[in-house]
Amino acid sequence: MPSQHPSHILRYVYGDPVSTGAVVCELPVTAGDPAAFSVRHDGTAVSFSLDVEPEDLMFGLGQSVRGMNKRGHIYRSWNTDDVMHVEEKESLYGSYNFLIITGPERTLALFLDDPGEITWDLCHTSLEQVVITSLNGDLNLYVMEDCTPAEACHDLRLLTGPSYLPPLWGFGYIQSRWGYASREDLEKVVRGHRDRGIPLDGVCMDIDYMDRYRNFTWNREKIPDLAALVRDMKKEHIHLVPIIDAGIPVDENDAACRSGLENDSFVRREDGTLFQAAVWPGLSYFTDYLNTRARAWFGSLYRPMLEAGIDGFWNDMNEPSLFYSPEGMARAYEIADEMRGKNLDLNGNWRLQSTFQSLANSRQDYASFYHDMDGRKVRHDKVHNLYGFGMTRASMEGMHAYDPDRRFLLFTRSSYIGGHRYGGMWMGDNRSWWSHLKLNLQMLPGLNMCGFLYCGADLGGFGSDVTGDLLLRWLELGIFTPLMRNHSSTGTREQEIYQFKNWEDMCNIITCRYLLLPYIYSEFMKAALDGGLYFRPLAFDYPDDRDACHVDDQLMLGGDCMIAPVYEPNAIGRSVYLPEDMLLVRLISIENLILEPMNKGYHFLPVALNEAILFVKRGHVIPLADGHFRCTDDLAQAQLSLLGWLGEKEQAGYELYTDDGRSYAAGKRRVLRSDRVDGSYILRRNPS
Ligand code: MIG
Repeated sequence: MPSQHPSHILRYVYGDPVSTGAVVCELPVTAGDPAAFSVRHDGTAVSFSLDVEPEDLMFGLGQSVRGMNKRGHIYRSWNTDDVMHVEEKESLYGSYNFLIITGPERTLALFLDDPGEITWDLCHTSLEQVVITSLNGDLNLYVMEDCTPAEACHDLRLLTGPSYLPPLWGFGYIQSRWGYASREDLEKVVRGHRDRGIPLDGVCMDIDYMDRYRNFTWNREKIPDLAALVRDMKKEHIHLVPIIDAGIPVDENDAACRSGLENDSFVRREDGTLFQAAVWPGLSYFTDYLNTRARAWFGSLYRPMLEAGIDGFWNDMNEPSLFYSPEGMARAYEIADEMRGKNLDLNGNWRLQSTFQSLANSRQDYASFYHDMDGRKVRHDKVHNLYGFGMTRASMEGMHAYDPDRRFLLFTRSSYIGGHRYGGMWMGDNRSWWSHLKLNLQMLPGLNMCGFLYCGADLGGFGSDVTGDLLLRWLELGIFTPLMRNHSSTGTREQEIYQFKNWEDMCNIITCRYLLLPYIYSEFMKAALDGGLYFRPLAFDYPDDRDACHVDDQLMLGGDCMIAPVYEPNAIGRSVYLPEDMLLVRLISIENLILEPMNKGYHFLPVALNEAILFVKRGHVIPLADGHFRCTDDLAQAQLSLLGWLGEKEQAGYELYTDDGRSYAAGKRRVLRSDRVDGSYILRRNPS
């Protein structure tokens, strides 16, 4: 990324903020308050309010519910493990405190480097007013003005550092399920794909691979030799991706627990005793990821698995998710004992139930332990939203301590701006609902704006039973997302594509991902290296086109394309708005691409169930890989074609980025030129 200085940003400081690690370049402090806002202090809280125009759009906030335009709801930065991603939710797993307000009159963006609770009242209470409130009032506020939305994102990247670079294989198709436990389970999944010619690059291992859900262990009966398993999988060009959770079991027979105690790496209560809460292995300690030494310790725990050949991980439960604390449980039993044998009316019954339901992720627990932020003692709830970021950082720093030159795969559930330097993220426990296919699309651009380029949702949905049509439609979006992973919960219908009658259609769509990979990878890497965006709302590219600005279910992809997936059940197609002339590409299989030039404007487009659709801007060309692929390793030998729609005597070039896909060695950029063609679209083999 060019080492320019962010030119549109002013920094303001309120209270006594901790240093979060989000920012990589220190800006001078501007005195006073930002002119655009009226600032109010109320106890410790500080609010920033702003009147907005009816036409103003609001973008950003990373992963959150509702549309791309965030206007009309209250969001709350408070990292929460919540499996119900419904439209009233204020918080999900991560906090991404970057918001862009843009309209015909002006663009303004702000980043609150504040790891405590923040509310974002985006024209919820009052239709034309935004009120952003930091509850602690300790923050660095960065305000960007006189810039376009894309420039604001670029400046944010200069301020907070470049995005994480995954390895090329991380762009392949990955199969996952909560339930794969043994060598046999994993082999069955690989065979299921390879035998049918379904491309596959990775298989995720969920908590069941562990010995009693203990991090950095594996069940020796079910996986007798991890290194041998990894080796055998690599022969098949498959990477295994184990999960690592946040909690470490309270048990001195556990090696991680012992060494964590020796290294004094766990968070403590006010009185200095160790904080405990239950997660998967039962009562657990929690690493102080906000402490440099503890982070280094945690990172070192990855070594044995790295030595066994593992080169990718996912980090879960790092909001942190807490099932209950012993104190909370004791209080709950007291209440239950009080009520035992009584004739409970509705209120009593409700109280008893909620007593146990509210044990998880309780505010009281979050306020009962402390971090040692390299010498500064801070109560957890003041910096709650940093925990997942800290874990991701510890993990990637651990992998890089093992091999600084290798690009490892890592994605996390919880994060914070700054965490985008260390890993990607997945969107947590969605469901096999059509509305969540749309939500998947709508969550993507906000995450990109916050620097999280490598992201994706559980394709097919995590909870509930998927159907063959929903999974196929979902894959038709998934082929465009950098992380392309099919994941599902234990207890739901098996979701590997070969479990479905229409698996061949699904397979064809997945092979189209590999066909598109030269383009997808190149656009991703250019966005990561140049501080750009891989996905954008149309409003970023067509600010003067009012219709384009209000499109909330299509996305610009890279510099040349637009996507508009079908996300409704039983649909025979969908409405699409084209902000300019584009070439429609119907992706049915690698042998079967149907090309149709289309004019700017509104269209109802029939889209058969087995077709993914992509639009390439007129006058642009994109590279495709020719051939059949089992995995990303096969791409190295691929011949390229160029695809596009050029006007009479028009020429076009595509700047292709390539590198080894494995290390941080600089890649190459070269321009592929189309042949001169007369009219219509082209598909040209082997461009120079
Ligand atoms: O409490 O590891 O979001 O992807 O399969 C549930 C089991 C814990 C939540 C993750 C999900 C994962 C599941 N985990």
